[in-house]
Formats: sequence, structure tokens, C-alpha cells
Amino acid sequence: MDVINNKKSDADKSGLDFVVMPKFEGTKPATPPADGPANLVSRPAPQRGKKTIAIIAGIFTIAVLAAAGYYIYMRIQANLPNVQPKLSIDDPATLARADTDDDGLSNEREDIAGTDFQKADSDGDGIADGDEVDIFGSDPMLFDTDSDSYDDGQEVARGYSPVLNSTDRADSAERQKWLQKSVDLGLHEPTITTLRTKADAAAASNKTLYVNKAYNYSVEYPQELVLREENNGQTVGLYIAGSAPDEEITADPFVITLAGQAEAQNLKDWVTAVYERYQAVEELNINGASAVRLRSMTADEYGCSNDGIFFRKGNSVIAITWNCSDSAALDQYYTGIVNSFKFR
Ligand SMILES: [Ca+2]
Ligand SMILES: [Ca+2]
Ligand SMILES: [Ca+2]
Ligand SMILES: [Ca+2]
Repeated sequence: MDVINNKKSDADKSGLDFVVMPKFEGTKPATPPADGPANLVSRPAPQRGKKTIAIIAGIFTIAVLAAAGYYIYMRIQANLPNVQPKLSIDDPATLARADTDDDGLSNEREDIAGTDFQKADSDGDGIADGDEVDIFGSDPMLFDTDSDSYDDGQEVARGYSPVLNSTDRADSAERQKWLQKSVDLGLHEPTITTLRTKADAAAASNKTLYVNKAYNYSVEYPQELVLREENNGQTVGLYIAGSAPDEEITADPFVITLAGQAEAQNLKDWVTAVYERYQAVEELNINGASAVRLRSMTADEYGCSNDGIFFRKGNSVIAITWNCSDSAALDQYYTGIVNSFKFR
């Protein structure tokens, strides 16, 4: 779990070499063994009679061993307890508790909701059955719960209420409730993909401009998040409004802070060297500033992936990180914050 929890390292405490991303503890693939030299040792030709006897003896030995093996196998089978498959109809309690289609609703709850226990999105609106019931409050059997001609997935992704036939966006309290429940319960597919692809909910909400005086940059953040500063803005954290923030600002879902000093190296080389275990490096231009994005090779069960974006001003490298201890529901907010980043 170290991979997904942003643990504060000793290096963090010194403030000199602030490493905000946890190290990915991958395993190095074993080196394949080199092919050995061919067996070039010549042997004398065996005599024909002895060879025939050896073949007959070999066949006989194999037959005896096979018979013995079969006998032992049957004895073991006879003495083994009758192991049931995981989802056997012989064990209704297990079957009821299981979530066969991994949509957040147990089979028992699918039965109550009238949804298909083998289909994650029974009504095909892009939101998983369990997420409709537990997070967004929409009907998992209705493609367009409020009959306003926009399907539930489209509405949620764009910040509209799927249950109120209204041209107004879902209010801040409702969106905040979605966000908190998404983080608490985790989103299921296809909801994660729908929220990522259909629209940008962060763009739909009111934003606040924050100006940082320590490093002279600005970012915009949505009203679903609360921003806090430490050390006169040297570290900035953003957490979900209404939730109790962690004692450590660096444990916030989003952190903006000094990652280190790049000196003579270019930004990409510096990032690659410092975060050597994260290989996926992408060079971007965000609002006129060159940036490097690092994508984690790991993703947790909720699909979040420990991304980091690095900007450079002089030798200082500023990083915006999305800590992987939080749900994929925060992905769109992260993207919104990153895309609003500007040096002033
Ligand atoms: Ca299910
Ligand atoms: Ca289902
Ligand atoms: Ca659905
Ligand atoms: Ca609708």
C-alpha cells in the first residue's frame, strides 16, 4: 500500500529535496538464462538388442507408474472435502453478498433494485448500477431518470442533476455530496470512463482564483475543494469541502509545492532522474509554460494513478500532485487545476 499512500519521507522533512511522489516499488524482471552450449559430446552407438529391451522396460515402467498415480489420485479425491465453487447456487448467502459484475451493488441489492447482476450498467447511461443507487441517486433502470432528454451519465459528467428536470446545474451541496460519496465508496466502471470522457464537471462549477506569493503563480480551483497554505504558500493543499482535512497538508488530495532545484538540467531530465521509477514522461505546454507530466505506472482499485505535473521557474521546480489515496472522482478536478496553472 505504500505505492498509493503519499508517505512523508525524511527527505520531505529537510525541505531541501522535497520528493512528493512515493516511490514505485516495482520488481526487476529476472534476466533470462543464456542459452547453454549445444551438447557436443559424442556417445558410442548403443547395441540394437539392448535398445529393444530398454524400450519395453521403459513402457512397462510408465504403465505401472500411471496406474499407481491414478490409484493415489482417486484415494485423495475420495478423502477431500467437497470444495464448492465461489459462486455456487448451493450457497445462496455467498451468491447474494457477491458483486458479480463489480458495479458496487451486491447481487442481493441488484435483485431489490431490479437491475441485471451480470451487467454493470443495466440501463446503458454510462453510470454503473451501484453508483446510480449509492452516489447520484438516479434510477439504475432509467437511461434518463428525469426525462429531460439528457441521459444520466451526461448530466452527472456536466454537473447537472440527473433527478431534477431543470436547466440549472446541480447545486454545490449536491455536487459536493457526489464527490464525497465517490471518494468514500469508490466509483465503478463505466462511471469512471463516463466522467472522464463525456464532459468536465470541474468546468461546470464556479471557480476561485488563488494567487501564490511564494512562487508567484496562480491556479483556479472549484468550489467543491478547499485550499490551504503552509509556510507562507511554500506548500499548498486542496481537500474536499466538508471533509475533515488530514493533519498533514501534504496528505491532501492535491498538493502544490517545491519539488526541488533543477539547476543545469532541463526539466524533463531532472524529473526523469528524480522520479526514476515513473517512466511515463510527457512534455506539455500549459498557458505558455513548459511542463512535464509524470504518469504513475500503478493504479489503485478506484483507478487513480498518482500523477504529477512539474513546472519550472528559474531553477525551482514546482509540482502539482494528485495523491493516489483518493478516488478517480477527483481526476477531473486535478485536470482543471493543472490547466489553470500560470506563472505571473
Ligand atoms: Ca453488482
Ligand atoms: Ca448490475
Ligand atoms: Ca446506469
Ligand atoms: Ca436526464
